[in-house]
This record gives sequence, C-alpha cells and structure tokens, in this order.
Amino acid sequence: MKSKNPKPMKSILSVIVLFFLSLGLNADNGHQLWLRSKSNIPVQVVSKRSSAILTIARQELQHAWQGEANQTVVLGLTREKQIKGDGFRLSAEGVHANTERGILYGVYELLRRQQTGQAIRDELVNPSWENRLLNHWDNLDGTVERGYAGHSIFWRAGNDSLTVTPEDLKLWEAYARANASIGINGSVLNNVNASPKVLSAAYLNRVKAIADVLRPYGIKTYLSINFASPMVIGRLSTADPLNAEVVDWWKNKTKEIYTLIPDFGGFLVKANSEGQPGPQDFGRNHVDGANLLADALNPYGGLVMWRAFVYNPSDEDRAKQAYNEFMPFDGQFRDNVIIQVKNGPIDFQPREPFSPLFGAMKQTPVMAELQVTQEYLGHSIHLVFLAPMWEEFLHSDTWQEGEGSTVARATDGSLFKQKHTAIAGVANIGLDDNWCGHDFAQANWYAYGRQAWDSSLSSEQIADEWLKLTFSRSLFVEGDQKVVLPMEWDLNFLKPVKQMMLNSHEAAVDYMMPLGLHHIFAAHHHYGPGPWWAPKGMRKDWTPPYYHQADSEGIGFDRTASGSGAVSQYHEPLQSQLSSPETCPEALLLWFHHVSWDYKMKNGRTLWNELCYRYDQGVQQVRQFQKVWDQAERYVDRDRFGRVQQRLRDQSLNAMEWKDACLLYFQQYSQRPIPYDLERPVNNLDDLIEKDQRTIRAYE
Ligand code: GCV
Repeated sequence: MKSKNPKPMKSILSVIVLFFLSLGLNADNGHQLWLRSKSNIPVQVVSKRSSAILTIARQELQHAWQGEANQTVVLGLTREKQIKGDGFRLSAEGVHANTERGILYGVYELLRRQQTGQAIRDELVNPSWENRLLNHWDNLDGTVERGYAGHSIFWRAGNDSLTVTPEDLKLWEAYARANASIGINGSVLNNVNASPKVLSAAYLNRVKAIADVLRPYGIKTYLSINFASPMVIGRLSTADPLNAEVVDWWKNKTKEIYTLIPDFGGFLVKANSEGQPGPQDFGRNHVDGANLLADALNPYGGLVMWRAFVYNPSDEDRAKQAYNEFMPFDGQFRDNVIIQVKNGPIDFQPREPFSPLFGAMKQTPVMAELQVTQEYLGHSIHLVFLAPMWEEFLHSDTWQEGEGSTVARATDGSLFKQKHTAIAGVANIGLDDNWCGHDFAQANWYAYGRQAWDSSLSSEQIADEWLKLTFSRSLFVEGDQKVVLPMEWDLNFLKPVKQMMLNSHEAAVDYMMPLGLHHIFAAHHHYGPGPWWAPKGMRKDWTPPYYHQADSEGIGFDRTASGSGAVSQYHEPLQSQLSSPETCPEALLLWFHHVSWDYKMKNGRTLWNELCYRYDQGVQQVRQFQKVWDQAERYVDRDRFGRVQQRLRDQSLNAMEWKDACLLYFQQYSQRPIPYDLERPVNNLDDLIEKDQRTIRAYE
C-alpha cells in the first residue's frame, strides 16, 4: 500500500542514513595514528626556497594549522652554530634550521604544541642523537620476526613480490610521515637475520623505490646484511673479511647501492650471533668484519651498525659475554662504526639492568637498541607503555665518568668524543590497519621517536601528548559524537587513562617477572609463562631454570663475586651497590643475587611472601585497567574502545596464568603457603604445563 503521507518514510530514511553516518563516526581503524588533526584555519607560509621537504612542511602547516587565522609563518634556512644536526629554532616568526630536515621537524613540533596546548616560545631545539632509527625485523617473504601486527609493509611473497604498487607507495608515504612527525630519520628495512638476497639487483630496485618515498620525509634507508653474502650471491669461495676478492665484492656492492640510493644510510650487522655467519667463521674477529664494511661505506658517508648481541653456550654467565667479547676491541673500530647494544645484557626482558658495555667502551661509539615490538611484553595483546622502561634505562647512571654518566650521555656524544651518535628501536609495525596490532602499541612507536629525539622527555609528557593527539575531545553517546569541554575530557579520560599507561610497565613486570626475575617465559613464542621449560639436551642458556635458579634454599642468579662475577663489569660505586643484597635495588634483587625464601625485604616481608604479593599486585593492576577503560567508553569511538576492551580481558586472563604458573611452580621449591589474604590460584600447574607443551609441540 502506498503511504498517504510520504513524510514518515522520508524521516525513517534519514534516520537510517544518520544511523549509518554515526556508525561511520564510530568506525575508527586507528590508521591515522597521532596525525588526526585537520583544520580550515588559513595560514600564510613564507619560504624562499622550494624543495620536496619544504613542500611537505608547507602542506603540513596548511593541513593542521591551529594558530591565528592568516598568521605568517616563515620557514627559513640559517647558519647557526648552536643548532645541531636536525635541530631547529622556533620563534614567533616561524621555524629556522640549518637544514631542510630541521625545518620539517620544527613544523611538526609547532603543530604538536598547538594541538596539545603547549606553549610556543622562542626556543632552540636540538635532537639527543644524530641518527634515530627504526629496525624492521621484516623478512623478504613478508613475515616479520617478533612482529604482532600482520605482515611486512615493505616485503611480500608471491609473483608480485617486487612490483611497486600504488598501495605500496601510499602506505610507505604514510609510514614516512608518521616517522618524520616524531623525528625518526632512518629505517633499516629488513631483518637482522638477513637474507643475502636483499643485496641482489632485483631487491635493491625495490629498496630504491622505498628510499625514494622516505627521502622527502628526511628518512635515510639502511639494510641489514648477511655476512656470507659474497659467497651466497657473489659466488666467492669465502667471505673472509681480509680476502682481497671479498673486500672488492663489498666495495662494488656498496657502489651499486649508492648509484641507486645516493643517501643510503649504511649496514646493520648481526654477525656470529644465534647461528648467523660472521668473521669468526673465517678465523677473524668483529673488528675485521666491521672495518671491512666501514671502508666500503666510508667514501659515501655510510655507517656500520655492528651488533653486540652475542652469546654462546659456554660456562660463562650469558650476561657477561657481550662485554667480554667486545671490550678488548675498544678503540680498534673505524670511526663510521657504531656498536649497537641491546638495553640489557640478556635480551629485552621486562626489566634488566643496563648492559655494562654502556659507558665502558670509551673509544668506540656505542648506541642503544630498544625493542618497541613487545616480544617479551605481551605481544600486541597486553597494554604495556614502554616509555617508563626506556626512561629508566636512559637515565641509569653508569658512573663511568663520575656521577651523572647516564646511558643517554654515554651514547649521545656529550661524555665521549664520537663522530656519530645513534639509537635504534625494533619496530612494532605491520600491515594491520592500525599498524601496531594494539591501539595502545602505537604509543610505543610514538614514545620511541620522542625519546630518541629528546632523551630528557618524561614518560608522563609523552603519554599526555600521545593521548591528546590520538583521541579526540569527544563524547560518543549512542553513536553520536559531541565535542566536550577540555576540562571534562581531561578529568574523565586523559587523567585516568594516562595513569593507566604510566602504571602498565610496572604491572607487567609484576605479573611476569618481578624483583629481577628474567627469561622465564614459554619457549619459542615468548608470550606466556614457562619457568619449568628445560627439555633434555637443550642448551642450558635457553632454558628458564638457568636464569631463575630456584631450589629449596631460595631463588635468583648469583652474579656477585661468589657467583658469576658479572657485577665486576659495572663501575664503582655501582659495583659495590649491586654486590650486596642490602644495597642492590629490590627491583633487580634476583638478577644479581640468589636469596633465601625467608630473606627479609625492606618492607619486612619474606622474599617468598613479597614474590606472591608482587604477582598478585600485577594481576590486580590489570583488573584495575579494565575498570579505567570501561569508564572511558563514553570518550572513545566504538571501534577502538572495543578492540582495547577485548585485549584488556585477554591480558587479565594471561596475567592470571603468569601469576598462577610462577607461584605454583616456585612453591614446589619454597614449600611455603601463598599468603592467605591473597586470591587463590584459579589454574592448576599441571594444566598450565600441559597447555605450554601443546603450544611448543605446535612450533616443533
Ligand atoms: C632477530 C632474540 C629474539 C630473536 C632475535 C634476536 C636478535 O633472540 O628472540 O627473534 O632475532 O633476539 O635480536 O637478534
């Protein structure tokens, strides 16, 4: 029947349209990261020069300007001694820098300050490190080692693996823009477990295509190389770094790369580590290997980043090995070699002391390698904001040149004369719509860039900026989006969510490996607990019992003079401080000491009870995060809210597994009750072990 009155139909239709529109408002796949701001406010950008970088700087201002309408912003090149490298000067006039890259960074800083409500005044802003890199552990078949956000954005398998598509170009450009906005100026495009194929002509053409997209955003392209490449793709009979043919092969290959990519950054090398080839295979050493590549790169200004992540199944404590292997070479590397050292002496554990190589190698530039991807911190399921961990690390005092010789200062050129300085972060980026798998993992990409730019930034400031840039000041009620007063948003969303982020790393340490425990995760995937894992015949230094050393007396790795002696690698007075359980920070107690179950902690509890309380506290914190997030629902679009809510539920379940697994397993040794005021385990140890073994079987 025809409606007598067409109006209701029209209004039904408009309601349907509105409904879908509001669904649209609520659909946020997170792809825009922290670069959401758009504005119609006109701005007059004045620049005497024009170039690809300056065009981007201008467009960014026009796209997101939030200052006075029609204000003039001057972008100018200058020659000011106080401005270092990519630094810039902000003023009421605009941005001045010694390089175009500096101008671009200044523009992003200006816009960030507008968007986050920070003051813009005359200021000189210099970066902490000259080279601020992301390391991608991306394989040429598109998989990403320790990647939890989908396949590689650079590589893929299949017939079109080397075809550069318009989608590739668009994605690479969005990636470059995000990096530039936080000051990252270098990308290593492939895994350190490197395929030699990346140096073949076909792959180098793709590298060139990527480099061409990254360049206007000030980003240099680097490659991880396989030390045996001259044998595998060059068909030489050796890769001996002192062999003349090998030397020539690297010179020619380097020339080929620079012909395609004149601003190529250099090579990252994992050599003689975890089965990768290296100079030791030919009776040579790290200096021979690194200097070979350094000489090939030197004419073009390229760098070698030579990793110190080395360890063997010897009797020597793994935590001591990199120091023992590299210290004798101090001062022997070319000045375009930088030794890349993971933050801790073992391997990106939830908490480690800093590697003793920082500050100790005084005549060789050393750079830190941080892990942005959460290999040991809950993959892209757990919400763990890593800035506090990196802040703690960068501000750790090595004492190598007296008090205040922080890791940051020992690597940024302010303590030692270094021709080049750098820092690297292992990326957490993949093809997932939101780039990082977890919407809050974007904050770790952001934080890495910001801390690499300015090591003095606090985690609090970084979390504040990221939240303001990533979530809009809105209320989402029944699909309808309304702008809210800043005060309301600050109080109900910003404050609690920021606090959750700031507490999240310590919470993860507590429910995974508190008080200095380390390396007790499940084999292969490194996601859940596995303190029991020690199959017959397995290398001891790959098994958790090697690290926790639990027995009927107590728990922890004795690294004092009566144990492995690893404390001796630290400078006084730190060495003495770490040597005694009374003065060792409790957060690192079981890293350096084997202590009895009844050892009295500073708060009066026994070690066993404290361990129980810590595990419990970690779990309770995550339960609390769930409450914080659920209360934030009104202020977040439905998509992102739902994704984070689901992950927090999974995190809670996993945190409980960690707690139950570790406490029930260690209880077999401690023979003491879990304090009765704590929640009882909800999992059986046998079930957890069986579950772990099933997963391991799936890997093997
Ligand atoms: C890229 C750990 C990781 C490996 C990684 C290695 C490294 O062992 O589990 O996946 O390999 O560190 O940093 O080289």
